[in-house]
Amino acid sequence: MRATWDIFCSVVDNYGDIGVTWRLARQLVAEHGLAVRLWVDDPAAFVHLCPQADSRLLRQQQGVEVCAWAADWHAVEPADVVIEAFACELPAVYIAAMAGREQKVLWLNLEYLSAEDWVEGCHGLPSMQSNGLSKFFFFPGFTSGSGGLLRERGLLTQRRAFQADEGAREDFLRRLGVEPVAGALLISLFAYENAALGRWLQVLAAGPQRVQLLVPEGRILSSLQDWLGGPALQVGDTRQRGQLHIQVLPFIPQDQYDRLLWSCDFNAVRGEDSFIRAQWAGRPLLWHIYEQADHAHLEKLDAFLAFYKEGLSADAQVALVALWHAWNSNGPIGECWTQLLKSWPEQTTHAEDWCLERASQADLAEALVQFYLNWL
Ligand code: TRH
Repeated sequence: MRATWDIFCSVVDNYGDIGVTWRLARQLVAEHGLAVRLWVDDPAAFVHLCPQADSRLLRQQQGVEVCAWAADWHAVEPADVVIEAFACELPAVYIAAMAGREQKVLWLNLEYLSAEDWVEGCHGLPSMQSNGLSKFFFFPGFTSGSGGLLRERGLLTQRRAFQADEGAREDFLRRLGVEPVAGALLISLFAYENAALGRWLQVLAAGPQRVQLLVPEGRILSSLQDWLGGPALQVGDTRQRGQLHIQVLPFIPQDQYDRLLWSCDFNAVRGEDSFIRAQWAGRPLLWHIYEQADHAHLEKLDAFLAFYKEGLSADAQVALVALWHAWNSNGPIGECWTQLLKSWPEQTTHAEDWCLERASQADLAEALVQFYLNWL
């Protein structure tokens, strides 16, 4: 009989929690033949990511049983493997049922992504709970001693075929309502509100090269609006300032968002899931990290940079680090962008090399399944 898995997702804010768990759930079904239920406490956030879904849920979506995790929990039989994503709190009745289940249950807490050194030491460690069950901490990460990164089978092959086919890229962009601007550097922009944006756009507008900036609807629009002025931006709007052509896109389904990242020469991304997807795109990127109390996120940012910049020349490293710091700490991003352009070919080759190296690691879904098999 195939193993059953329950994944619990509590949507804190934004789309990362549901973005990661939805992607993982689909992959466990599609590539490992598992029976997966995804419990989500904010159906509206799920429907935003998966517009064909019924907001009442409790339906199969791409083989995953997506269920509303309601405040008044109705008892269900726990699965063989239970994942609480990002330390969300499971219903007490469900935990009691796990403890009482005849066949033992593997209980995992899937943690947030970090490139910090301590991750390897903590990955896979158990923690004994008061009811006698052990809960294991599962850390995604960038090294072989971590739980790996979400990456679907065949993703890079698909991505490379798409990038090698100029017609496919143009068709995709046209279907999104984007008319490619001849000779322009294509940039996608997904970020939180960011006061540095105006300084970057100023330099892009005055720069030597045409730039086409595609902005999916989201929190960064308010910063864009501040810089542009004028009437409120709507999906489909286009604006031009000097060399800079801007277009607001709708929020698109995850697989289309991948294609957008693959289509662009440079991707500004945020959070966790879009950050990883931009790495699989094999193109230079800029990360707007999710802000945490006491600037803890800046340590996380530097831990990733220390790892990512390896292999770049000294000048290219300095330019990359300066740009990412400026974006995340309201610094002089315009100057930093101009500096980065000086090492552009190197940054481009490096992005692909980085992607290939990371892809030589087991992916997160595979690592989870292996962990379960070893535990049995
Ligand atoms: O939405 P986020 O900011 O999520 C964040 C992070 O996960 C952060 O670590 C967490 O602590 C916080 O939420 C609560 O960014 P992220 O992780 O990139 O998730 C966005 C998802 O939206 C991702 O799955 C990609 C998807 N997406 C689309 O499907 N279509 C789109 O058009 C865009 C722009 C994004």
